[in-house]
Amino acid sequence: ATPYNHKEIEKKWRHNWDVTPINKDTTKPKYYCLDMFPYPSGSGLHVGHWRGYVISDVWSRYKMLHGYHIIHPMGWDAFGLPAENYAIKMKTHPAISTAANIANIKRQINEIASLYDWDMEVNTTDPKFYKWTQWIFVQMFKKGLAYEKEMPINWCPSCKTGLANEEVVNGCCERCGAEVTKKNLKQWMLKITAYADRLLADLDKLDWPEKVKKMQADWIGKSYGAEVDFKLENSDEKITVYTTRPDTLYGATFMVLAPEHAMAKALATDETRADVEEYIQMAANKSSVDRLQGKEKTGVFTGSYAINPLNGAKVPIWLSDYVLADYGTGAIMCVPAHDDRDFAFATKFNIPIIQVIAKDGKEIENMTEAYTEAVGTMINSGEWNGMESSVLKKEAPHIIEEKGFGRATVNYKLRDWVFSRQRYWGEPIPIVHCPDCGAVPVPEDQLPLLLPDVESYEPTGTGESPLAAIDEWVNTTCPCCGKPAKRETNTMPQWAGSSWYFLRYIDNKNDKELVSREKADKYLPVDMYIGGVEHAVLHLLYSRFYTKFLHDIGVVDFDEPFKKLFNQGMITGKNGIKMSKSKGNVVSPDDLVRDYGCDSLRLYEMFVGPPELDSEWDERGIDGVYRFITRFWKLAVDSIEANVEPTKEMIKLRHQMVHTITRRLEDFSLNTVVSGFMEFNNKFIELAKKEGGIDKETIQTFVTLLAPFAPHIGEELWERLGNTGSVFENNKWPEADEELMKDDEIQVPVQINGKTKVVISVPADISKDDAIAQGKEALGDKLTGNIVKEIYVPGRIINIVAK
Ligand code: ANZ
Ligand code: ZN
Repeated sequence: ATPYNHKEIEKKWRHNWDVTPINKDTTKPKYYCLDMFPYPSGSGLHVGHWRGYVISDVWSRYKMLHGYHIIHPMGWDAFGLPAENYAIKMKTHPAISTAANIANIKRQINEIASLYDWDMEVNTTDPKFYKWTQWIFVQMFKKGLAYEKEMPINWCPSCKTGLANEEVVNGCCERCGAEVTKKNLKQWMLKITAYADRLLADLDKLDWPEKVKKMQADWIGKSYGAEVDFKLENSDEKITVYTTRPDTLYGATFMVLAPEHAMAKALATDETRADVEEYIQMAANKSSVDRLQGKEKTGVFTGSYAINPLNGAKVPIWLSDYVLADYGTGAIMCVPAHDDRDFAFATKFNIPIIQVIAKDGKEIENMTEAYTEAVGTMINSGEWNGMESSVLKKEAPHIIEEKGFGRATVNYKLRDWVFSRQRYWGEPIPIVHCPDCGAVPVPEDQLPLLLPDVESYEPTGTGESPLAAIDEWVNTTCPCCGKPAKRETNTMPQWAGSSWYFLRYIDNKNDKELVSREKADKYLPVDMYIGGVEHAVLHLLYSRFYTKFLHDIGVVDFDEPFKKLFNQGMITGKNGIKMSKSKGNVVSPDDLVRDYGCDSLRLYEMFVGPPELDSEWDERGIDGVYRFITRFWKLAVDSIEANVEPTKEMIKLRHQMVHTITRRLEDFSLNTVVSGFMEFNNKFIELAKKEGGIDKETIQTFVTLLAPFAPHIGEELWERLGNTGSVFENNKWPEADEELMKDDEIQVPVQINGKTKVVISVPADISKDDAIAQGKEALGDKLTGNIVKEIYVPGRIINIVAK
């Protein structure tokens, strides 16, 4: 038989697919399988990038075998810093380096033999694409969802640009890791908070990993509580605090304001003024890392007191940076007995601690830590004594409301999205600033507003983008009144294009609409989205927000973009180290494709480990996969030649294989699918030795199951089995018949010392251990004495020798 020759086979099928493309029948029901599109970086793809693309291609081809027309597009998320930094260094326009990178990565991606339909390609930096990114911004502006605000924003001193909250990870820039500082800037903001409730509630609709849904829910951070007004002592002014634990109001022994709180300075007395001002200054200079992670609590007493509205107690007012200015009201009532941070603060500054919840009815003598659960009986709480804390927690906001010193409130951690970047390589924000008319959007028929060429791409660091230096671009006329006006010079964040690109693929040449409603209804939304977990909050939250907005203005009729989500783990180098050029541990797929073939590399990418987990790349592992492929190939071509009749055993194994492989695929356990192929291959090879080959139908079934993983071999053997066309279009995913899967049962007598006691029914191919175990179980009490020998004559007799 012809030996396996990956070069020949792969070349042949690449050519055939070019000449007669598959997956073109748009009358079939659609299935949209989307990859998170790549940033076209200069270093190309390594085997880690392949993983996600292979997963999505296996899944697409699997769905194709179920009769779907697969929407499987690819494109480029090409605005952003790496291209811009390269431009600064090399003085090449980012568009030029980006185009070169795209060409290279596209070549590499084609090596994967994915079903990508390049007619659908999009590139976020193409004016024909970003016209619509700008158009969406204008629509948001018209609906009041894009607005300008001057405020202290997160500023990355190294990237020299403002950042959204989502881009700050533990106080550091998500991209470069530098400590983020604050800078007061006038910013464009997107009112994502208007969608907070829907973004939270609709998580229920999604077939996404629970982990990701929880991360989004936590980020949105909805909490129920109360605002409580505390009057100042000797004054009519009041300070409002936000609390999720109004049940603990009797235990509030002090109050803390964020140093940025509007009243912070005014609360100082003559004695405290110097210290208060110094503290405010110090807090302003601290980076957010220090503020968040500084273990030691710091603070200053203002000298003023507030009155607890419930019991009239006098509580000292402090300033401390553990209270955030932009959450709740920027002021809190402090209950050291039941909150960890308050406990640490009170202990440090010798403030009284009053316990108001007793876990088992008893007051603790000397508290050594806060009791933070809302479980137990209220004590030291006046008329609330004896109530259950969890019940009171829910009722207190309403009691407070009735008493007139506060109200029930809902709070969100989610903040509006800071949408301006002071960098060059991004979509210009399509706004003109007119002295008379204010901010006016660029008229829609003038979009796209092209990104002009600049001489220097260097960020200025002053809070202005390099565009501000181009006078002839900046100076324009007001679209409203025609008077001289100036263009907005900030650009959009990198997330702008990726928040909606998946809608554009299916109608990427439409210059009248972002996407036609007809195509949107036919092809959208995305059925399966595959990509890394690092986007759990940022990109996935922004895309959901954009989709809801586009739904609300009638562009699409669904309000969640991605029905199902799968996050693949990373492929790492030795010892779990991330693959990167700088670590010198990058494995390039190019050589592996040459030596082993695309099919083997695809199989190994799936075999390397559970797809949702990080897995270490082991160069030798691909040998094992290659060996499997060559052995299966030989089995298949020999069997086709031998053309034997199916035996019962072949049919049984065939159905068991279909059952096993299908179940594992549906569970997305792609690594065990590949090990399943190997196991069944071994069984069939054994059987073929006995029977002179395996019947064609069984071989064809195996070929069909294997085809999504190894499409070239799939097509080649499908053809050698005497079929025409593509296996993906002309065959169906096989179904397992439960009846035929069953092992044959045989009747075996069970003996004690050679005398038959019972007859049991066992699978024909039962192992010795299982046969003896079942035999002994059937004997039960009949078996006495010490067992000296256990005998199983396969298929004939189980004999236990006992004395
Ligand atoms: C009194 C209290 C007693 C609190 C107690 C907790 C436990 P979430 O769930 O995150 O919304 N808080 C309110 N505003 C804050 C701010 N700007 N900076 C820092 N902390 C703030 O938590 C709300 C709780 O966090 C509020 O409830 C408040 O402390 C604090 F036994 O009020 B609590
Ligand atoms: Zn004007």
